[in-house]
Amino acid sequence: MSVNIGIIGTGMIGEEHARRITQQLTGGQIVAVTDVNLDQARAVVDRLGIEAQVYEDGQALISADNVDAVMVTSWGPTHEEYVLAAINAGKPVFCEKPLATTAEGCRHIIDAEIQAGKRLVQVGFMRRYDSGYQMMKAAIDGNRLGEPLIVHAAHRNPEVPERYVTPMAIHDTLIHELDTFRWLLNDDYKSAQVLFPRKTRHAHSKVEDPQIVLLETVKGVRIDVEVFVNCKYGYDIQCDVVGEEGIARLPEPQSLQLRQAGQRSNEILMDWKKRFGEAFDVELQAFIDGVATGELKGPSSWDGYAAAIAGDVCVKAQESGAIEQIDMPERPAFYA
Ligand code: NAI
Ligand code: ISE
Repeated sequence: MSVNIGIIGTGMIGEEHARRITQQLTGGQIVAVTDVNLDQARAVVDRLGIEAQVYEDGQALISADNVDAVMVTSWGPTHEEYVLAAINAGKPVFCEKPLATTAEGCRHIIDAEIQAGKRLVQVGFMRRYDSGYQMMKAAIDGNRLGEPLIVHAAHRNPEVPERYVTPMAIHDTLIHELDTFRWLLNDDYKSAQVLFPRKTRHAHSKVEDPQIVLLETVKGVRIDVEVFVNCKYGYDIQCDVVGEEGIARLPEPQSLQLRQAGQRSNEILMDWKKRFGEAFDVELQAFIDGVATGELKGPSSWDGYAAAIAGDVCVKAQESGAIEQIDMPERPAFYA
């Protein structure tokens, strides 16, 4: 039996996810869509050639009888409301990052999910499904590096739009690393500091760019992340984990090596869609399969909450320039 999915937010990633489910993945179909821009929702239905009903708003879509599961791919500030509504309707929900724009918003979702008595939320931290990160995790969990000691990482985007402001380097961009390192290292954060090097001339006035985020984990691992969202040359994600016995480096995406005109070169990807294309496939297939079997796995509301707590402290550290402490509440048994 196919899982009937409703999508709220048919912008860039909403359309990508709808296309994947329709054309590549198995076991799911898009039966309902909505967007505050209804014309856009209709256009996506036309482009994909699907027979999905266009709903006036997200609440109507969530309560539709033929919608088994919900995908929230609208703007971050709208996530909390829709995820809560899906939980209250007893429907599984995939929510793009961030789960909510504040830790408090994530906490509301956790409370509702615990009250529902069943895991209903999968958060869109797709890096956990990337084959390169999975190889790193297997090396760490298999003790091939010994104890992890240091992580060096970089998150570079070619450019960002005018609406992108300094805190978004944390909530919108670093949030991926904040989840990834907890998962990779089986650890949590203890403190954060943010440093601002000289600003690139390519950044517009409302964003400090680049930034260096320094994190310390509970086990004492030190992490440095360069967030550089106007690097111009490409979409570039780097990660080295330094352990007692060796170093694991995130593989580069596969690309043709060209020897031509006296040069040896490799293409660098320009956006996240291609860089994490396969990870998105695996992530969404896992959601569909989880709904079908009644057992959602992968990044949970707790993971969304933990990343948001660390994110809120990083934003505080951006403002204070100081080393700020990160206090993680105890994980409820529900999320063990
Ligand atoms: P977008 O702006 O292209 O699309 C968002 C859509 O949501 C727009 O069409 C907008 O009209 C619609 N929308 C806004 N408020 C709504 C509401 N209340 N109800 C229904 N629709 C509403 O943005 P994009 O890039 O697709 O991002 C959407 C979400 O996906 C964000 O949370 C973003 O952080 C996340 N994202 C995740 C990525 C990843 O790598 N996992 C990559 C890009 C985005
Ligand atoms: C975007 O929303 C994403 O999630 C991308 O993965 C990230 O690289 C980018 O910085 C964000 O703006």
